[in-house]
Amino acid sequence: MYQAKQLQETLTELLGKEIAQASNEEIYDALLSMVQEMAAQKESAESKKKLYYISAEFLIGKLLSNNMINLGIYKDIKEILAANGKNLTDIEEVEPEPSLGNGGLGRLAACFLDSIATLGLSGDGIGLNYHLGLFKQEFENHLQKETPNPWIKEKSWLQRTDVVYPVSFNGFDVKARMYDVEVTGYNNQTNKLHLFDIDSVDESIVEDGIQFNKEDIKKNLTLFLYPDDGDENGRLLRIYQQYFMVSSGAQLILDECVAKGCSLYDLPDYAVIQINDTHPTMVIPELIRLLVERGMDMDAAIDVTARTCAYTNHTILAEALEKWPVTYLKKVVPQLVPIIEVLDDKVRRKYEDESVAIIDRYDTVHMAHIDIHYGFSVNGVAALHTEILKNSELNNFYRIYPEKFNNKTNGITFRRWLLHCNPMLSDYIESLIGDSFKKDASELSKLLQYKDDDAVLTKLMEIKHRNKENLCAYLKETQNVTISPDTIFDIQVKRLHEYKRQQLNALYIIDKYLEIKAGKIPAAPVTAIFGAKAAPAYTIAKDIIHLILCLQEIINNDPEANKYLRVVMVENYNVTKAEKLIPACDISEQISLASKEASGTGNMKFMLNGAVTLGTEDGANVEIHQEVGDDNIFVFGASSGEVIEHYAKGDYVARNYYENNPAIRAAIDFITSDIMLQVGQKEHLERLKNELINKDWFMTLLDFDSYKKAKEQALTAYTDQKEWAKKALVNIAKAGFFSSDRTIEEYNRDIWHLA
Ligand code: 26V
Repeated sequence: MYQAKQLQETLTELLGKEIAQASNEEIYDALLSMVQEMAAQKESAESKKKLYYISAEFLIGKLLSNNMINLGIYKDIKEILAANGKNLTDIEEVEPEPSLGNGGLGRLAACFLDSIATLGLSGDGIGLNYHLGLFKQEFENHLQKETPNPWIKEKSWLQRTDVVYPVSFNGFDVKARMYDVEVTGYNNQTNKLHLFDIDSVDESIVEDGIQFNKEDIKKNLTLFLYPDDGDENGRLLRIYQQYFMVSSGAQLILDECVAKGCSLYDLPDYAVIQINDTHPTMVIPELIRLLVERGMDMDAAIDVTARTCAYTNHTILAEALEKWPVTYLKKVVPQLVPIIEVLDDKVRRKYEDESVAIIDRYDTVHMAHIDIHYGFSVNGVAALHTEILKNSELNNFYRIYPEKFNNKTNGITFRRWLLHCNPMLSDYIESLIGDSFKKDASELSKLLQYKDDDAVLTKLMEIKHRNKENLCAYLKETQNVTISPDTIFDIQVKRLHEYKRQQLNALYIIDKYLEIKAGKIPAAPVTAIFGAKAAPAYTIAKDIIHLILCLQEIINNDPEANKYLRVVMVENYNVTKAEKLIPACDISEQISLASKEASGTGNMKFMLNGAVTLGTEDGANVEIHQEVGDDNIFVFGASSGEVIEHYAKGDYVARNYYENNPAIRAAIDFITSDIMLQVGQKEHLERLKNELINKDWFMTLLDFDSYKKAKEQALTAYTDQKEWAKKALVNIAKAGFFSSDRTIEEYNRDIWHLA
């Protein structure tokens, strides 16, 4: 353990002046160097076999405090700073958040790296170093505007290495340089996140907003995560990015294995590659290509690769399952096309079923099909999701390879999502049950003994209130919105997508507003909080943001209503904001259309911080329900079975609900009412209204009545504070299962088999 005195000396030495005299920026830089040095001194776990987690996204969040917690120096540093008149929270503000992910998939990858290091497993991440990340969201005229999100400063967590690999595209070569970020485990060893980049990338080519020349690959390759794929050049750029990532990754993996004395035929004994969704799928043909280049024959190379790679599916949404035209692959990576053709040919010779082919009759390559045929494991990310994969979405594959399919219910790291983001709660839990829950999350169940302890329940509510006050102050400062901690905080934060149904929440808010205007006062005052980015080309998602921002303006400025109801849309929702929102939440909105949310992980973070879920039986909500029981969750809506049947029969007609349900009709008509049109833009609001009445692909209206009923029950339940506190306590106590340490232990036990 490090001594506080020693830490103070090191910090002062790095600063070259007294702490009290230094600026927050200087202190941040000094702490960064100090933590980097300490992390570098920690060993990496060594075992014969190593895991490589390849992912297009790693949504790692700010690293300073998290690393200090994991290195065991957080409290000492906080005290040293305080003694010198400095506040660690202010210093955290200096750190830019790396914007290397979009949503749950990327955050999951980051939680997994934390758990892999914490459990002492040998495993690194492989991804890309996007300079401008995912776009930054700003609100202008109640609309989302996208701007670049630069996060790399002169001093950052990235460490430039001398490792460079050649990557060949059609007609030109580039060099991939590796940058490393240390991944500190909690009281354990340190692993690495390897991020590849090219030296020639040029941020100055970005023009208006996030526009840039999509054809200038040497300059644009690692600028943005998910560049707009609305045109062919955008789609080609995504293929350039994906191949760049997997080719450098595969070369690194082979180098490391060879250095350990591996004969390439024994690769599966030395490496396992976890393919995070289909973005890294080209690692399969690329590895085959590299093995053949090093002298292996094709069949052996295919066999070795198939025993090394495992695939995780994160969505059943058809539009998110990647398919690339062969013509695109020929344009970017012609060297892979003959290999993919061989893979397809082998499948076609074995199975007549056209639906399992790799290249379909339109000459389109189905990336997931490569993973399933030429990987040894296929896993879903929550029990329900895996069942849907097996029984419907991927049933044709399940019948061929039942042994490959397995479930790994997602998890979250409790270091970031409890210890770091909610120190008051974490300290209080420790005072009740000791600190063993930090390494063994199942220990949280010991809290159940306090279920009827009034003093404990009161204290839990006090902590929640303090966190709500902190959030109020933060939102006042950052967005100049005024909300009261004495209202119920009802929060929905996640990517904006129709299947997640932010529009259902918005329709409820309109309904409530109309009720208040008609003199019906709600059971308790509510603040509805949203946070979400919409993909730049996703028109309806942007219209939904417009709707919410207009509602915010109208309702918050209406003195008749704002005593009972307020709306806040948090700008540029990201990990940092999540860390402030989640500890302050009373009701966790998890209202996706059943069958569509593969797992969700926000639901787990809210539960762990003592929020009660209002949700459908979807994704991991199902398992949360099982853990906490009927009394500690509010469940509503059609079941996944019913939803799947509606799709099969094509018998859901939104217009029937609009015409026959007066509350639904009034709420939808309100979208284009005069008061809305005074604030918002007709084009957006009318389009959204039409979509809801005439299409509503994700069946918003189907669940409106049951959502309203469940929400009213939750709001009424909240008025009995003691009973509510009990629900909160049970949620915290039962969250242990959702630790990513548990998830990673299962991956290792069933898939990776690291020593
Ligand atoms: C990604 C994108 C990115 C660009 C814009 C359009 C678009 C549409 C869909 C997707 C989904 C990619 C897969 C994904 O992020 N899945 C999420 O994975 C989480 C971790 O397993 C899981 O908790 C979420 O339920 C699932 O949606």
